[in-house]
Amino acid sequence: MLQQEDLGQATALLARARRVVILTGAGVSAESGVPTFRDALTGLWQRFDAQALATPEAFRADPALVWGWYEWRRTAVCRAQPNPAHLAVAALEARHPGTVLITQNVDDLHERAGSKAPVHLHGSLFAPRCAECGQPAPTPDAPADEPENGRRLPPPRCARCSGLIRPGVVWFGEALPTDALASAVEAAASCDLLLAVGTSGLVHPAAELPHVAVRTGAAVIQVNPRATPLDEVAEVNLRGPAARILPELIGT
Ligand code: BV8
Ligand code: ZN
Repeated sequence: MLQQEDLGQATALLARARRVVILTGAGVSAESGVPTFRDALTGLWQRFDAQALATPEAFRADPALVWGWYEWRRTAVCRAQPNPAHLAVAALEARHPGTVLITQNVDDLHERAGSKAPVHLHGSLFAPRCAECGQPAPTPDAPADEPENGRRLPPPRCARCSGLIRPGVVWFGEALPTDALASAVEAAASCDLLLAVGTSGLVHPAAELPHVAVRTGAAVIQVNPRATPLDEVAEVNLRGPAARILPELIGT
């Protein structure tokens, strides 16, 4: 249960903050019904580990299985709605100009909630590109006949070089987009408050950002129903679901 004095302390930190950074992970989309990475995969993907499927090796070994997984996830995102946590983040950005939103998520729920320019550290489900020549590929409408348990789906071919189209996400073992990572580190190093919402704090280098913020004198507030490695750097730990806590904290 959320302690009132923690909420009071977090509210005071937010009121005093001049430069705010918000770092979100899959937990912020959980209450929109979008499964997080930690949630067990269901249906066709049940026997797979997300970390093994989200790799260039998996795509090379079985493009239809991996493309099918991403199309299943993209369809789930298209059918989902932003939840009060996404809306509270957008309200905070509007109220605190200069706030930087950094997300590890590959969904577009922050944008659909009104966030203008989230920094996508791990890419997006809505930016497919050619695996060979890098040419951006069109994002087809979510397939209406997507089966509940997903399916294998051969990826489309590039119009320019007929290479395989891949999801526009950062896979394990791949480098993060240089400009996104650079602006995220710069924002974390120059903020005075970092809000870490719904991230397990296990995936690097995104998980370093709260540590960068604390090293340069910022306070960290964490919003997560469970303990994470970020507990050790958080000045305030708000234990609970983001869709309930963020509106209370931000007053939306
Ligand atoms: C790289 C896109 C180098 C794909 C993703 C240093 C130390 C250790 C390991 C490494 C290291 N450096 C690199 C590594 C390897 C690896 C890594 O970090 N491995 C970990 C797992 C040990 N990192 C990489 O490979 C990265 N690349 O470093 O490259 C390099 C450099 C130069 C040249 C070549 C290579 C790339 C990492 C990016 C991987 N791609 N996503 C896709 O989505 O399919 S990561 C993916 O997993 C997500 O994007 C997300 O970031 C991550 C899952 O984390 P969360 O978002 O936190 O979600 P999760 O499900 O884990 O947790 C949900 C949380 O929400 C939980 O805490 C839960 O309690 C909470 N929650 C639940 N409900 C709610 C809630 N919170 C609030 N409200 C609720 N209602
Ligand atoms: Zn191509």
